[in-house]
Amino acid sequence: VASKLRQWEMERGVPVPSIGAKEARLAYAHVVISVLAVLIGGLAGLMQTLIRTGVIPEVFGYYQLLTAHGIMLGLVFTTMFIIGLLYALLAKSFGRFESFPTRVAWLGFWMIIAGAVLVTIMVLANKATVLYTFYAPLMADPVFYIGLVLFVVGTWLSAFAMFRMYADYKRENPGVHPPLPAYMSVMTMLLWVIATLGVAGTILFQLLPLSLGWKDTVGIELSRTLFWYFGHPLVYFWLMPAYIVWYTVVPKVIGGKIFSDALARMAFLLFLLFSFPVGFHHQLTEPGIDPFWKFVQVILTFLVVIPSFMTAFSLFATFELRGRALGARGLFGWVKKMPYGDVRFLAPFVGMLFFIPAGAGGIINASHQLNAMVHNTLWVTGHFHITVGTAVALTFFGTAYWLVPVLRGRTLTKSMNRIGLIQTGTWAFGMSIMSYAMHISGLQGNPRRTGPATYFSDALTREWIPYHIAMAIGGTILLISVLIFVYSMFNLSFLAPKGEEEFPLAETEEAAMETPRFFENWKLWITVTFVLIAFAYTVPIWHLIESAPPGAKGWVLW
Ligand code: HAS
Ligand code: CU
Repeated sequence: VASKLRQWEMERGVPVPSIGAKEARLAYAHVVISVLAVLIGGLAGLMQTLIRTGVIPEVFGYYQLLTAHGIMLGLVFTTMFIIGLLYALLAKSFGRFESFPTRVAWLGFWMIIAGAVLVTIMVLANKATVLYTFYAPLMADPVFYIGLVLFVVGTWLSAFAMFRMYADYKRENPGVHPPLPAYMSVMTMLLWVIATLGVAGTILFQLLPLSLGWKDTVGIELSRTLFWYFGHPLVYFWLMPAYIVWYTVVPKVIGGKIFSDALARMAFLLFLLFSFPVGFHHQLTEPGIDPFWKFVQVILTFLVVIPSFMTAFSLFATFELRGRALGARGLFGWVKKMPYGDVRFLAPFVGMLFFIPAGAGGIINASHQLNAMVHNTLWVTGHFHITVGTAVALTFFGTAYWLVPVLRGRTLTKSMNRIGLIQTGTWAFGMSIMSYAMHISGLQGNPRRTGPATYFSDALTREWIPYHIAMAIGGTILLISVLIFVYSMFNLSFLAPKGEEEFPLAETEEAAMETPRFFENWKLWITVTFVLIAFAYTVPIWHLIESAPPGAKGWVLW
């Protein structure tokens, strides 16, 4: 079908993408789904804020919308955009291949779609109002879990297709380092595959059997632990593609170079090693886990911060070198020399700015004593709206403004660039208001995951009301930004002038050292990763099974 379609397009002079047509079509299909997910997820997000604030009546349940919002943005938008971007990066890095694993890749795509459709139907039908974390003992319809399984297995096929592209390249170019963006892409998918083993475990062995009625009870603490074994690396699965853009695309856009190839590879390797043995920092307030193991995982959490500091260092170096080349002086002279009028730069750059307080907030969350203060409050909601919701999302938006034209054989015009700048501004503005209100009222004890709160009238909680109004205003501005984004993507897909848009990938500075070969020793690093996982999880999971209280029956609370 794809080749017929291509022929039909060629006869009609449809523009040609600047990477291989097969690869471009595949990447584009993923990006389209991600844009749709932003639209639906954004709408659900706004409605839920308005309901919580009491501005509109409860047309959909608050928790139902919250589930839809989380799944559309945290699962479908992110995963689809990431897979699309990584396919494009791999195709660009490796050039066109006869052996491009088209079939597996498309099979993966359709399985993801099938899974996402089943999940969405169940959520809309109010049969799976279990929130994004689908925590036990909440129990959704079996079809919801089957949808999740299909989704995950589909992504495994995508990962497999990418690993094969990588292996083919290595075979054809022995002794050559695979290009940096390709190395980073493979690392990202490897992290995803290892992470999803945890969520596959709890779905297949606990939640699905429970909801099918094959089992009467579920071990709550074990299932949460398996979820967070997945849930933490998940946040790096979102972050790493943004970092790929920061490391390899942004330097090109500003006319500079990548500061260090070896440093970038090492940062990604450290993410693989340290992302897994840290899930307990989401369960610090839960009984049933020995404090010693919480302590161990908190220490490891502080290790996983290091690759982010390396990234910040590397970006400052890139900016400063470029600034100096343009005549800037001093430590921050570069600030005046950056191309703020280019959405390909501005959006990821604003994302970086947000990531400074976001990362600091993460370190606060991870500190055991401070976690007791912020856990289950809107502070945490504020935290993830500026990490994944801004640092990552804005980077993806800024990327889409050049990626979509590249994939469609069109160009990013001046006027679309300007609209992109406006969209970036509205997003940053809306998110500043919303996340500030979330952080502050969270510190005042305002709980997260809590529906329309009639207790707002109590004297104690009345002071939260202004913050809720601020959140509703911020959320409204964010939805406007979403609508601008969706329009932009439509324009760049179908209306923008034909031509060859640049695929911006930077070269590396003259290296002080050669990139070591051992970064590509996958057997070694996968082994070390599993050793670390075994170290951090074997004993506490044994405790959770050995001395578990009687399991809970499944609950349907909606
Ligand atoms: Fe987090 C909860 C700890 C990073 C996402 N996190 C969440 C949840 C989500 C999430 C979704 O320890 C909620 C889950 C739920 O539903 O319950 N997080 C951390 C730590 C980090 C961190 C230590 N989180 C992220 C990222 C996310 C994300 C990234 C998504 C993409 N998080 C936690 C903890 C919890 C948590 C606890 C549980 C809370 C609870 O109680 O429930 C670190 O990785 C952060 C390191 C980052 C930095 C910043 C480096 C700065 C850079 C920018 C450089 C800027 C430049 C521009 C160059 C140290 C790289 C400069 C320009 C100028 C002009 C100055
Ligand atoms: Cu985490």
